[in-house]
Amino acid sequence: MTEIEYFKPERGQRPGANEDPRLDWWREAKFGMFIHWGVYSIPAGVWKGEHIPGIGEWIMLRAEIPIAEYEKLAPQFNPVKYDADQIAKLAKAAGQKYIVLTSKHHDGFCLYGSSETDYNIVDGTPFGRDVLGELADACAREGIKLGLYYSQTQDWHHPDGFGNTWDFNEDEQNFGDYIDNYVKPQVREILTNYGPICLIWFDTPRIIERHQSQELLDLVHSIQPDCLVCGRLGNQLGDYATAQDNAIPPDLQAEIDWETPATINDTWGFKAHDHNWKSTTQLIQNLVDIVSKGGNYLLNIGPDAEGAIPEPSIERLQAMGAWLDVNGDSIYGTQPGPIQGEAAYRTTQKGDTVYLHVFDWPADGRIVLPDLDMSSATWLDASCDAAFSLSREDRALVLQGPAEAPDENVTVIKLER
Ligand code: FHN
Repeated sequence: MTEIEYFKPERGQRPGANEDPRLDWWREAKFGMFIHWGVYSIPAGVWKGEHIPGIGEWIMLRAEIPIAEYEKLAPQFNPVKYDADQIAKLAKAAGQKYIVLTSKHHDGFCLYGSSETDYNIVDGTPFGRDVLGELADACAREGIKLGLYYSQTQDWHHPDGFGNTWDFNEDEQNFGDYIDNYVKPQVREILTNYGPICLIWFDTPRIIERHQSQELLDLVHSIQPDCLVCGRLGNQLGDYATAQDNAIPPDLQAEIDWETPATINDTWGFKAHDHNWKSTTQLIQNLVDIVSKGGNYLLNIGPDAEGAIPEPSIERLQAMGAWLDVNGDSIYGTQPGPIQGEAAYRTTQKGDTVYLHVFDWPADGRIVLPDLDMSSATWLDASCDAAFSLSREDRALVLQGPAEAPDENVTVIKLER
């Protein structure tokens, strides 16, 4: 089996993977919205007229922008189009059950009113509104769970944070002091001031030591015991495993709880010149593929400098939601299905029902499945009236449908005993 790399918590640290009931909602949810947003959406991938390669939120590091210069973005940040209700409603329309917002990314800028630094949206920008607070309220109104990304190791703005080698001399940095006297108080703030937080999405553990990861884990659970922690906390700690960015494992991963974070184009933070949007079909197939192998899909949006969500993201999320409105039974609350490792289709299951997701509809409309103890097959989409039959040939189950795929993205067939 080909393995992809994970940030994978050790089993047995806490109640074992697939057993901890605090993850029940997360296992049901399958699909979440990631939001990468900050002052990097102003340069949007271009610095001093030059296109800076790579992901947009890394522009400060990639262009080695001195803090004194990069800080000048904050007073320009006035995202008057930011509308937390629109975001929460979009997530709901997309069928996403949780949102994860960057409370602080590697550039150190905070999207909430922090008492630990003025380098935040409330105290450091003309906008002056608490983006996180507004999103927390909007999520509560829409019944969406809210999680927070927090960059615990990299902080290119803090003198003792990791990663900024152009402003600071690493040999003089005190990373332990940064963890104890900056990260911990900030983690306490975000878990104390914004109601229930469903998870903390730590990232890029790099140099964090085992005891520091453990202390952060304990801190999170001491404030909100039900708050999950992703595997990128580091040192094999956390409540669930995180795959590499955009990585979908080739095979079933049943023994762990895992999630794939993913971009909708090629960047997390907004980049004006990135138009490489994945197609709706690709995104739906990614969701199905991940769910059929036991994972969750955390799909990103990157609002622009005004706070507007790029239109291509909105269109794709709405189309995914339309597909889920019809086919959601085959996704939410399911387990990986009995047939794995096929190129043309995926399976999920719930109780005795198996959902067959057809990616490549055969030209003759004939689908041959290995022996399965199933006696009925129907379109999951009740409005589909294409002729369809189920028969057995030897031990194989033969489904005969139309020559054209009933659903241009993924057709779902419900198989029952
Ligand atoms: O460096 C970050 C990156 O900016 C982004 O936040 C992604 C999301 O998974 N995580 C890191 C790279 O893996």
